[in-house]
Amino acid sequence: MATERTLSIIKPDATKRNLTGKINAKFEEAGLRIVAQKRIKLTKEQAGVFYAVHAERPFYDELCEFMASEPVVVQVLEGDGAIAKNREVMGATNPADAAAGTVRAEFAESVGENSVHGSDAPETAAVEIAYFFSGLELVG
Ligand code: DAT
Ligand code: MG
Repeated sequence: MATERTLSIIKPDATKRNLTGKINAKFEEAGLRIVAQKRIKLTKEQAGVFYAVHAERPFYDELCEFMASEPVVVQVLEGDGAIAKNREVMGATNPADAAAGTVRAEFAESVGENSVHGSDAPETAAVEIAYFFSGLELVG
């Protein structure tokens, strides 16, 4: 499988509960390498641009408020098939449906406050990485 990069976000519910290290350990144990990482606090507007694809969904406003409520850790994960592998480690969007051992099964509080984001395709990964990281921040 090809080496890929994906954009991951450790969300406010998880940073608030000091879970960054535990979540990163799951990524690393799965063979994903954290090649860029920073802790930032998004404005509601910045969260809104990031999640623009969901603008028409009923939960959009709540989602943007939540993403701006506490700092997040944005990161680039790299590895063989990193996009799918990260989605596997994350677990299903709703923690009630997430497989045992996944980040969301272990840590997520609800479908809305579900601890992590991960890109869902190569095209979205490229756009999402460029939203948070400059070329200079991405070591080859
Ligand atoms: P994922 O984060 O698994 O890619 P998604 O892209 O469908 O899921 O949705 C983006 C985020 O929006 C999700 O992580 C949490 C929020 N969300 C999705 N469905 C929701 C719902 N039914 N109620 C509240 N928030 C929801
Ligand atoms: Mg998604």
